[in-house]
Amino acid sequence: AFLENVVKHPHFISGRYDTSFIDSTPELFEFKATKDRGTKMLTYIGNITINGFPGIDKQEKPHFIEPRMPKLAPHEPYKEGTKQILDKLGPEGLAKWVREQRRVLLTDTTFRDAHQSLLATRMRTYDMLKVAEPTAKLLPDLFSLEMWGGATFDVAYRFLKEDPWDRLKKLREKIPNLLFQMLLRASNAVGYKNYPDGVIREFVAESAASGIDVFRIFDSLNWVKGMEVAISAVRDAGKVAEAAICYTGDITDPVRQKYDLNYYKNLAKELEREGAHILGIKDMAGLLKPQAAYRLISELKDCVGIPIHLHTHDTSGNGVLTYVKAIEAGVDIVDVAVSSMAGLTSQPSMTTLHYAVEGTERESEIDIHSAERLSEYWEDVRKYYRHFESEMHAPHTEVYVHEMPGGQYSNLQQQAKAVGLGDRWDEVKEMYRTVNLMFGDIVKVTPSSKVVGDMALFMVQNGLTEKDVLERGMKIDFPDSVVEFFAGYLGQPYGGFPKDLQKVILKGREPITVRPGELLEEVDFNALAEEIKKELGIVPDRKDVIAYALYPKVFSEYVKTHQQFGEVSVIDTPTFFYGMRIGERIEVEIEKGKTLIVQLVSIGHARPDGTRVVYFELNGQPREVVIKDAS
Ligand code: 3PY
Ligand code: ZN
Repeated sequence: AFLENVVKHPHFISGRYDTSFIDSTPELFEFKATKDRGTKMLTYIGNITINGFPGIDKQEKPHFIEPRMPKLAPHEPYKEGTKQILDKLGPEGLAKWVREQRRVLLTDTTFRDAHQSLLATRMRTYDMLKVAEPTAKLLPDLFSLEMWGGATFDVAYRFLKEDPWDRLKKLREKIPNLLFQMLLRASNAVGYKNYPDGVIREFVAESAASGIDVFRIFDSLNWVKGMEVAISAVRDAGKVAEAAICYTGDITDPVRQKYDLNYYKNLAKELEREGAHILGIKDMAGLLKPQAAYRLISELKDCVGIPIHLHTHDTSGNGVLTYVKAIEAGVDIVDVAVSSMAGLTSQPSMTTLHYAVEGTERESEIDIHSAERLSEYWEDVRKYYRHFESEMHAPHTEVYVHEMPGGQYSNLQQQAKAVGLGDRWDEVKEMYRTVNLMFGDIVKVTPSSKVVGDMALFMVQNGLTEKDVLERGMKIDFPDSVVEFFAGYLGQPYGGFPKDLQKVILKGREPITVRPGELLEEVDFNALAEEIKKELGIVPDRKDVIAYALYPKVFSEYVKTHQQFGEVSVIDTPTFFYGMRIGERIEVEIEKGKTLIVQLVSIGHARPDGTRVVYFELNGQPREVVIKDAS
């Protein structure tokens, strides 16, 4: 109907369709279909300048220094890397090659887990893309670059208003020599619940075709059955299935023996039988202490023939020592981040680890000078994101007690603040530990960690103790995530559910014990495509349909924002978060070879209807946009 109104509008009919049309008809301005790219972009910039970016206190754009950029020799070629090895030898050949390396291999997580853990996953494609070619040329001996998956997929659409598939495509173009790695939550894909098998298969196939080489697959309860579909889909795509065990508890603590060495050894053998090319050890909270790492890796090396890839978080400050012990025990690959994006809830620092094993026969093959230059770039870029920094500033050994994953700590803290429990954060952490034990001591990683977090918040908020829950639980409505967990929709925890608690939470509902994927109705992708066309007015490609199948609401919001503001991923990060200063000029390359020069000239007073006119020059021509001032 809107389009109809526009085409019938006298200005449109007379051909006078330019910005003055928009200015004189603000009622139509809300809508998107008619605006050109430049105007859409000015609307975005004007809006951020006036109203600020969600999550950032409104303020004038700070002055940032231009990030230092590592220098490359002109026409410096790409050195062949692990990507070429995979393409030539296939996944089994690659795994064999890994086993034959004397040196420890490194995965760089700067593009994924590092910013997921330090900056609430807010790193934009723009900043990755700028340093993509230098990364590929300066660190050609990396095993892989973790640059996708986990929370990055959702956050890209939800908060950054950019397409994660596009990130993958553009990075692939600039980084042809390194294996691209992603984190896949098995049947939960890159979401927070189990999806039908067809969605998992389709997601994996499309990701593989778009450039992902190594899939680190984990189940949030270490339930191997929940990983079967994902592992087989990755194998079918000819890519590397890195099936991961989530490490929890403490194998060196004689009091806590639910997850002992045998538990991990059995799981490792099971995953190898399932078809894993590489065994991942995913220490998502950073609980693997140095001595435990030595024992665990030594024993696992004896019981599986596939290479072992260790992932930890440096929350306790022990991360590098954990890796040194694991390397002594023969671990094949470890996850690190560029040093200015390392440490604390992120991965241990690449260069720190390099120096820690320097001179040993397992010394890593990185050029320390290059790694330092890359770190300078990220040190400067990180400043753009300071509003998303967590409040943890020093090693935090308490993680050994509450066992919260690196990515969850700041998230749950935010959630606690949002429900008015900001000053009772210590109680929430204590309750997190209590809830874990109430639930039978479970593996805590997305999404099972979210269930524990939701329950902990719920109990503190409502003043409930464990005893209250058991005695009065029949009358209490528990959070949805908790009910779904006890109903078996995240899979089956090791050792089963605590029966008494399950009864009060389910209130007579029968839990399932099979794979949720066997019960969920399959998705009809063609029908979904039709639905998107109808609801959103776009002709979706396969990638869009998959994203819609994973999160319909988030994807729809993204499309609507895109229709209103155009492609905002091309705007530099300070402008994206803070808008512009009066008089400032920026350049925006909207496509290769096509640059817009934008100057903010002035901002008009608020008008009675709450709007302001923002005056720009676009490539030297005056342009105005009308923005609603939300203040
Ligand atoms: C994720 O699932 O996003 C994680 O990083 C879990 O550790
Ligand atoms: Zn992690």
